[in-house]
Amino acid sequence: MKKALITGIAGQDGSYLAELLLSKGYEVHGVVRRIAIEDSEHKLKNISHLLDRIHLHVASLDNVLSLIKVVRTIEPAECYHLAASSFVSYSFEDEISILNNNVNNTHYLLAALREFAPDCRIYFAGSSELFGSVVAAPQDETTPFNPRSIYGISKMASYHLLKNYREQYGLFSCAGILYNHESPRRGYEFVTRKIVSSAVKIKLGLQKTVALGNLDAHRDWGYAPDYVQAMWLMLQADTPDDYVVATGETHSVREFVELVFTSLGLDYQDHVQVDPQFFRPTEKVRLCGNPHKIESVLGWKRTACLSEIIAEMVTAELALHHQG
Ligand code: GDR
Repeated sequence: MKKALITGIAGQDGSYLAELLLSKGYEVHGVVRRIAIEDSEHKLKNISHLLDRIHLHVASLDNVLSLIKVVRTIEPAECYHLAASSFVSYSFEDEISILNNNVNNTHYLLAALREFAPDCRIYFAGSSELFGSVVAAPQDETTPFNPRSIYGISKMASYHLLKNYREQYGLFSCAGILYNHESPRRGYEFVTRKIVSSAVKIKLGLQKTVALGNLDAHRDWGYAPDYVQAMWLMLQADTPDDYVVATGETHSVREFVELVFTSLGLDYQDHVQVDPQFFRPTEKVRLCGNPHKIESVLGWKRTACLSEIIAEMVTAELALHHQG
């Protein structure tokens, strides 16, 4: 039985990835913080249905000794490094901890794997934020990195650490340059979940308005379960490489809002307010990725389009309210 280690297993992607790997017969291990065990109702809610089938290890990614212990105990064949402070907006407010955590955690994990599980294949969650203020769209693997947020800078430094470990030490390590990917398990701070949860509350008469930032920002939104499939495919390839994972389509936040509100029989213009506090500095780019390489080399294919993702998110949000 192949063993896989997932950091960030309780997040949106970690939970879908754990499901995928279990369905393929893997022994699945995850690293979580002590606080997640203590507050499991909230912090482990995405994986509550998997708890009797996965192995959780309490460790802190900023403590290299605790990471070494986990790596030596498991000796994973594959490691998916998804854990990171991932909300881009916070990175404008909390530069030092986001930069330190994201870069150091990646470094410690790579160092532990190199020393104690050198044959382990490693996936690293890169991001379209690596591209930052590019002018051309769509972006692909040849587009130069030019991050415009501390989060993006932390991902770029981590990416170069990964590449360095691949080139210097021969580790089988891959980076997925993932564009936004959504699902009913998306955190409430991200714009898609914020829009869906607010629109549902408005529909149910629980609130009247929602305040958003830049409605003209463009994103390439995909379906999270498709993106974890891409992660797995990267580690099954003959050689390690980096891949853009995206849909090739871009939509504005306004279009997303309109689709959600219309699906609930509402007119968004009656309910959406624009609040400058949610605007971000330097956001002029149309983020749109070209998935040609992963489609042609690894045979990856997305299964859901934006309207299907929205329909699933809205249905799940309504169900949460009906459950109580
Ligand atoms: P993003 O996701 O920063 O692209 O990063 P987010 O959903 O936060 O923002 C998407 C776009 O919506 C605009 N926006 C708002 N965003 C939020 N959160 N709240 C608002 O009220 C609002 N109004 C408008 C934003 O300006 C932005 O343009 C996500 C994360 O998952 C990263 O970790 C990941 O690396 C990238 O996607 C790919």
